Amino acid sequence: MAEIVAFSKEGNIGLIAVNNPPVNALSQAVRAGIKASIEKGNADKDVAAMIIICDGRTFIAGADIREFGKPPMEPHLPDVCHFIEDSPKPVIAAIHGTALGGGLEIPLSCHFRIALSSAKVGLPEVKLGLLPGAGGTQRLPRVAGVQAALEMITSGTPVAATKAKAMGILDEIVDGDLKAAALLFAKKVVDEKRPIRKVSSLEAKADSPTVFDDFAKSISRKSRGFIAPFKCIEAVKAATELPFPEGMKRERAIFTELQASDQSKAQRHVFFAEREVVRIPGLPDDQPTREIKSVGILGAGTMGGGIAMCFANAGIPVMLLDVKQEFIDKGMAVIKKNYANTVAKGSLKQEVMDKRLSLIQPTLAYEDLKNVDLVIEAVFEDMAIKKEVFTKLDAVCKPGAILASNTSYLNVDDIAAITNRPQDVMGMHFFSPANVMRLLENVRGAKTSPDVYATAMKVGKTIGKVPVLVGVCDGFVGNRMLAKRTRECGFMLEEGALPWQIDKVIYNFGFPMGPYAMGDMAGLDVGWRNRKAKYDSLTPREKANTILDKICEMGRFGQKTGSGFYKYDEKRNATPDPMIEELIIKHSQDAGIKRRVITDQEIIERAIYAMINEGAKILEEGIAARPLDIDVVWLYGYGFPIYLGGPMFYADTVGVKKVYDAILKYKDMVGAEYWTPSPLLEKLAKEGKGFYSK
Ligand code: 3H9
Repeated sequence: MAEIVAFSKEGNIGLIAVNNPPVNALSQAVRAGIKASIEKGNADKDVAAMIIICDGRTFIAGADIREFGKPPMEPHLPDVCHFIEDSPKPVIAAIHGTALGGGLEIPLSCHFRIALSSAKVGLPEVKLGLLPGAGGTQRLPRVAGVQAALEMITSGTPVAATKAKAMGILDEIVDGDLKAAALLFAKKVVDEKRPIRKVSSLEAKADSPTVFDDFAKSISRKSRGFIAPFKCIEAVKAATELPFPEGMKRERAIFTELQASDQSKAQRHVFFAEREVVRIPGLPDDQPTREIKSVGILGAGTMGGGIAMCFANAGIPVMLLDVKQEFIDKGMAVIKKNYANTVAKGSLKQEVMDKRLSLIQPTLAYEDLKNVDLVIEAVFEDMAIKKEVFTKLDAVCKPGAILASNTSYLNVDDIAAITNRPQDVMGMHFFSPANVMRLLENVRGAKTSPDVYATAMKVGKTIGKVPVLVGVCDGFVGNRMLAKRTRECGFMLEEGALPWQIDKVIYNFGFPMGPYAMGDMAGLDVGWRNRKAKYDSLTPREKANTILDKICEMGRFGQKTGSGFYKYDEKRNATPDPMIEELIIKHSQDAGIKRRVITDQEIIERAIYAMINEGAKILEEGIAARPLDIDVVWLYGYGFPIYLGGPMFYADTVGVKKVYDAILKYKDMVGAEYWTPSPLLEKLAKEGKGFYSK
């Protein structure tokens, strides 16, 4: 077996090669290996300089995130970095792939840095709720300037090699054989007797006294609710105010604080959940899948058009079918406009747009779908129409083609049953706007064959989505849980809350917007239609809660009609509407409900715990295989704050027992039919466990 860190010599150059697949993370063995190799090189009189280089697909991708939360093991990374920087013989980092986090902090401690032109470097710790904790916040501003360091560290976005060179992070960019180029570079350093350059001995200067406050203001919207970005600013500021060793101490203190924070724990959970979610329990990693080389999409409306764009963006040809030429023309015009907007913003080249558009072939004929490998139906949400469409698809599509429905709540098994190939039928539920939203709920029917849903998961990844596999039930995972939040918020309106109060609380919790602002944006008629369709299954209290009906009956469908729960100006800015307040108060009176003060805490508990309880039921029923599947649905489809890790992770953070006790309180207050704890939640609470700590 190859050594994790191997030391070898090429002439008078010592080569320190890291080989820790898959991404050369800085585990204890790697840290110790690098330190020992530097020692070796310095002790060897024949070695004049050293190169740190990596095997495999990338340079070091950072600290080993799996070690966080465990007792730290020596040597610590900041010490390894000092050790490198203090080496009396020059050390050169030779970078390929992505040098991230600790994987850039090591090069910043080296005396020289060269990279392949395809490489990228970055400090993405902020995305894990952390800051660079091995000198990144102290060295980067010294080498690249304060403003650039603030941008890189608070965004976590890596920069390409050319830009990194212009910023002063890299000394040289090369193409071809990195090792050969690094050896040549090292030889030059030795031959020219270039003096050792320690980044720590440079100075970090703030361009203006207000730079840090200004920067904090500039990211306040984007980073709302997150702690780490602002702590990063504090650490970079320390680099400009304190001598290097003091700055390092400050960085360490903040790193330790952040590492122990609930936010960082949540963000690390999200990192792994996003990767784990595509592994389907019960299926082997090498599960065979079907090849998807072309796709048919039914319905050129907002949803179908957005889905078509997802495939075209991934280079997969699409047949876009609708029943009338005018629908096709309208749909294609919207797609063109969407692409053109991206071109106008400078994020897409015209020729790429043209190529993508050319991949979308409009058609009116089902016959044109006969050769596609996958069809996704995005027609009107009506079972009769869906059945008609699937009957046609069953007749025309080739054997082995996957037939998927984009339904958001209809029964996929009923749709499958209309065909002669239920094993090839499933749900693929995209979220609007489909070309933007990352979530894809893949719905496995009772008869869907494993290679079919495994294919849908793979396709989801190919088109840049975060696919989650769920089972059949009303609303699947996301909308089923959302329905509980909506219902509970509706009850709170009757009991004393107002839409803007609930929206503010949910927004402050960390969602991009509250339920009423969201309803107004999506169109209240959508929810109203849904309510009417489900009316018979509603409880008497739900039936009697006619606030939405009353608002819609006035023609107030939300933003598109200029008013809904809120009223809107011509720029679609919302203001609370006294008329709605009156309407709600009158509704409570008519219903005989005495209004009372609803605290913000109650709003959070009733809105969020109602979802958690439903999530637990979803787990019990096996609709979602793991709590992480539910978390990913909410993080990527509904804007659940990343720093809380998703509803199930959040339940663990609050404490399942606390959630359970609150549920019992609301059971007494609101009624058992709404607030009976799920047996799973009850069991976890009684055993003092969490969804993730069984
Ligand atoms: C840090 O450096 C702190 C320091 O400042 C201070 C310390 C004192 N650790 O993403 P992929 C796993 S914080 C452990 O699918 P790709 C990943 O879970 C760190 N494991 O591949 C997956 O495992 P599995 C700052 C890691 O090609 C496998 O590797 N660095 C780590 O799409 C493949 O990953 C970062 O935040 C890690 N650091 O993308 C970088 N990284 O196969 C995080 C990955 O079991 N990493 N794994 O599911 C990335 O952004 C991407 O993984 C990368 C490759 C771009 C490197």
